[in-house]
Amino acid sequence: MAKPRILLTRKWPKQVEQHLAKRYDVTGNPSDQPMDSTQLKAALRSFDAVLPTVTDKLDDAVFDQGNMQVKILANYGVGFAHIDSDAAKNNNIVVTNTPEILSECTADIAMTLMLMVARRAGEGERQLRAGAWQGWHPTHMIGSKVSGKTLGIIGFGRIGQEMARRAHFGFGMKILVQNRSTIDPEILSEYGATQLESVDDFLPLCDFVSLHCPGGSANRHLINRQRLDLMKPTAFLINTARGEVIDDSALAKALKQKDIAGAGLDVFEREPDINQDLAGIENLVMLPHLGSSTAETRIGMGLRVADNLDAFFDGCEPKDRVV
Ligand code: 8YV
Repeated sequence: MAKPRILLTRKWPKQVEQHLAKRYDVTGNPSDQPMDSTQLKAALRSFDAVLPTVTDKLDDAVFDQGNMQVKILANYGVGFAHIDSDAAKNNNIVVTNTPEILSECTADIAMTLMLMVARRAGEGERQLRAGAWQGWHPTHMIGSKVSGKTLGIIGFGRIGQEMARRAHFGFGMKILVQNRSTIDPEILSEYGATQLESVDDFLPLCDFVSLHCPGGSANRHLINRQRLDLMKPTAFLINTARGEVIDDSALAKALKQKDIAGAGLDVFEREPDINQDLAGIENLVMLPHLGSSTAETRIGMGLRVADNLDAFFDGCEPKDRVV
């Protein structure tokens, strides 16, 4: 029987591409440029499986065509808000993602941002590299203590829980949780965490707020001007979830006016384009979407996609089916 034809929309770790080639007729993307909607439409017409990433905007218009060959979109990543789930479902296309495997590394990046912004590590490094450091003195670049403070986590899924584990056991932080559904009290007690009903009641209590909820229209601008106003002026906002969860123009204003103390961002609404309102703000640390970017995790994510594909083409239910 002919091997199923699969398309990798970006370059993947070599080991994973080799692993996939054993069972599939693999087409890669050696240029590694993001695909536009014309290329994505053509891909849905000609491949049995398409393996997209966050840079592929699979919206309704891309699915709006006849003669689709594709049967599964095996996403490389846990977040899949870039895929129109209703359109996939209406076209009988299965969608899978890669949960669990990237939770630890994404939480590590959220911790990195939290520590960097609170301890002014970005500012300090810029000062030193610019040759502007004038030596130690008692009032030099004073930051905020992290240990023992209150961390509010919005979205208490696997990544949110890994963040809680690090913050609570590593830094003695008190954990508050905001989540759409009720979290099992046994899970909360594992991290000494307390769940609060509304975001508006929760924000004024936090010294740090870390976002771990899904992106997409449901959570677009969840953190807006009004919600930034509810945060303490000494508090910090961390985002490793999706850019659209924050209104970044409102955030830029809040940072400039010192309505909050600082922010750490790994994700952006129109990445890789950055809202120019954010440029030059000192109490802001920005990373280029590095959450899952370790060798172990990126290989693990690829092998997880392979497992999902194997199950699908064996006629079984893929473990990580989301649509
Ligand atoms: C991925 C992520 O690298 O998995 C996710 O949802 O945000 C990233 O860590 C990216 O989405 C790849 O598609």
